[in-house]
Amino acid sequence: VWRDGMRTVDKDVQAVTRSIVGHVQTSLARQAYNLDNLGAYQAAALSARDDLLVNWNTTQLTFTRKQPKRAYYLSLEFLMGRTLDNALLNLGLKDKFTDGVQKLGFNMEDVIEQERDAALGNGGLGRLAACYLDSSASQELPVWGYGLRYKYGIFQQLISPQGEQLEAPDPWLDNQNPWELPRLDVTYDIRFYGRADRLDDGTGRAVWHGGQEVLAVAYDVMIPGYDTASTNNLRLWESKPQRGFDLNSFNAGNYEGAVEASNSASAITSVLYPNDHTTCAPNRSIPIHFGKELRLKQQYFWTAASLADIMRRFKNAGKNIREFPDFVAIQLNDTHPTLAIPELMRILIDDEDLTWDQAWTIVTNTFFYTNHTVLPEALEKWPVPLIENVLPRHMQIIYDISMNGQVLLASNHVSDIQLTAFVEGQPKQVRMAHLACIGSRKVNGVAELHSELVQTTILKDFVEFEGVSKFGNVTNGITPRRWLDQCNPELSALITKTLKIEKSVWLKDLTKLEGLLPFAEDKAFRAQWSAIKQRNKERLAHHVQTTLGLIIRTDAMFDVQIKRIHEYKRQTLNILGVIHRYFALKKMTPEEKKKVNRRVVFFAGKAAPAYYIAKLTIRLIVNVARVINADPDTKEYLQLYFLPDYSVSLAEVLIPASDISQHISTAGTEASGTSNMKFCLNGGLLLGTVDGANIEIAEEVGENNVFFFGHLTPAVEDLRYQHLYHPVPIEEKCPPLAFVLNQISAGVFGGDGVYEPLLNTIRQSDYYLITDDFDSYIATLEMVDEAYLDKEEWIKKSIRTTAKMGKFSSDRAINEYAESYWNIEPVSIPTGG
Ligand code: 26M
Repeated sequence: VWRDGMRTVDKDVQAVTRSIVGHVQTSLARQAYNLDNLGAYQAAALSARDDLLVNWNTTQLTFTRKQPKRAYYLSLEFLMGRTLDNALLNLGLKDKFTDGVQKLGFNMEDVIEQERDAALGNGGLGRLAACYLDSSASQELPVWGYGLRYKYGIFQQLISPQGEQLEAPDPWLDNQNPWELPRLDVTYDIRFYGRADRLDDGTGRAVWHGGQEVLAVAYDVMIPGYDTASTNNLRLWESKPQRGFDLNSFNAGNYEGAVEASNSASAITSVLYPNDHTTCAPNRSIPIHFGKELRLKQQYFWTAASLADIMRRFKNAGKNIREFPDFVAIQLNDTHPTLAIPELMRILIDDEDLTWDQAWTIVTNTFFYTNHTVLPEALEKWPVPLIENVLPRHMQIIYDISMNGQVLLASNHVSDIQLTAFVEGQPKQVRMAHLACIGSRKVNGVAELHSELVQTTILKDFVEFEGVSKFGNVTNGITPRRWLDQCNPELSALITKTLKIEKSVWLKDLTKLEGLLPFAEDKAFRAQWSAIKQRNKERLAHHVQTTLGLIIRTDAMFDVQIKRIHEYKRQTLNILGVIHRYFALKKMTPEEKKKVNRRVVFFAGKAAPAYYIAKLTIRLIVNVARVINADPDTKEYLQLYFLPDYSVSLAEVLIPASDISQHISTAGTEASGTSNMKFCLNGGLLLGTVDGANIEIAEEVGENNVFFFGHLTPAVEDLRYQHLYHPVPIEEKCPPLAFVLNQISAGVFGGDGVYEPLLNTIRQSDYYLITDDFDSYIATLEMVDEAYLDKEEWIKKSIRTTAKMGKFSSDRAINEYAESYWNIEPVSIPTGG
């Protein structure tokens, strides 16, 4: 019998049931005998929370006593998913709680499913932040997260009968949230608008006054480490009016005005922006400035509250302000928190009386900036007039930073100083990546190729100016607790049994998975391995049947592409490939069909609500599914599903069931990708382009265990140039693709011409190179079929893939940040409260 990890809280099953029943009666004011699953979940969660609190208190007390250097992870998104299962696993109490709820007449899986996802993020960037929090606590590193407590997370996706995406709000707090602790006493006043008057005392200081003041209130979320008492904090800010409503307007009889001011304060943290990789509608069908001011206010509200909080904690420790970077490291998750740079300058100059140079030294030793994309339309730019209005003092400081940079540049004989100016264009805009870069100690990308591209494209001139040593790479990682142990318990158990080491050992040192390699040659082991994959497929099929009422066959290859819908990710390439396969099947004789590899293709993902082409892609997938799944000629060999409302929880069911997953972005566009790592860790093989972290996965597992296709990054620019200046009609360039496009246009999948704008993106500029990669994509899909037919060989590949995924643990990634960037060390936390 293997222990379920060191128990950081000592409790027996009886104590667990007692605590749960206690919460049923006192916290929920209900009776244990007529409780439903939701009540059982709430009581179990409150009970687990009691245990977390003990460790959380000890951890924070230890930090206060020891005063280690701390790191703060500033992210507008934390895509946490569900908490109960993760909390119990990390506490080592899963078995006890499973028994405990069973004694009360409940099934643990059903109880766990009652929890709503905390979906405070769009995709990769937000989920990465969540994985990093798990790893920080597990590595006993003193790291806090700072974010916003959105009332509404990412929208819920519905699919209309026509196959259109519809968006509904995500009122995730409606059932109240047992995982947060309101800190109504931790508040800050945050100013907007008003005026900034420079003092004429030659110091460059200014006074910012007037405008609107909004209250930031802290909510703390406990982040338990795995197999340790170390429990970190995620602090989320809620915006509130300073007083219930504006008294001046109220007394003047202007009741509407009084309430309006209070509404505008609450509005700041009311909803997560559902864009990713785009700051406005890419087809410009909505005004560019639509909703921009609120987003800027979110960014400032959050960075100002977080910095004030960090500063207060630093000062309470009684240190000299010059020591700030010795005790504080701040990681900027993309450019969203870049206003922290001018904000810290403001605090140091206007409030702390430091000179510009003293302040700049502190700032540039405190911040670290991670870039998550090189797509031009995703690079944040803020119009100068907007910043001037909302944050007048910050605009002054940004101009000063820019000017100082220019002076430095000139003295460094940099060839073209215009390039590094970050206030540019007409109308003038601030390029936030440039500001983040110049204000940070280090800048990194999220996979080797991407970090290279950051240095050779968007920040090229800064490499020349500041030297290459400012730039680095930290390849992303994923937490193996959630993305193997929790989502694939059977595989986890088999691994533990096979490696003959405790689960807590390999889950904390994922390179131990290499011990599985010899077992790829063991036929009995392979049988167990593939039986687990089969049961995971059945679990997925069961989930789809209960949630959508669809019957899915499980005697087929499961082929999965799940991620935000975007042209650069090329879901279109995948669906065109499916259509191509469909017509190939229709042409086959019954004899030929017998040799065919059965496939079930899954898509899931949300489109930004204003991203017209992405929404058309969803519509096409849904309508192709309708035709294919109903066609008696083909439905036995090819099924297609678009699963609505993709989420962390849905990913946890889909990923363990996949035989092959697709990561097929145009080379050079996907910064890293992290779901690629999740699939491979669960023994799914990878079909992908030579892009992002795919490359490093192939390096680890061996090129013979992945399926690569498509043009490479250096060719992309040339090909785009060819499209523009030497276009070749698709009929000539790629006849099979032309056939597929024509079938769609002809209405085989309905739509009455609605797909034309989508098809035209391919027929016209084809910016993402569908026409260039289609042939090699189809050829590679055929290689996948062939490989799958050799079952034993396929399972060997699957085992070898899992075995070589150690590098992609977020523990490795977070340790790289801690050692090479933040210069922080683990703090061990005494067990037992
Ligand atoms: C911008 C403006 C307004 C509202 C939202 C945004 C915005 C939100 C999220 C822009 C970008 C956002 O995320 C980008 C992102 O998720 N990038 C992904 O980061 C992952 C983690 O590093 C990588 O694995 C992915 O390759 C990368 O696409």
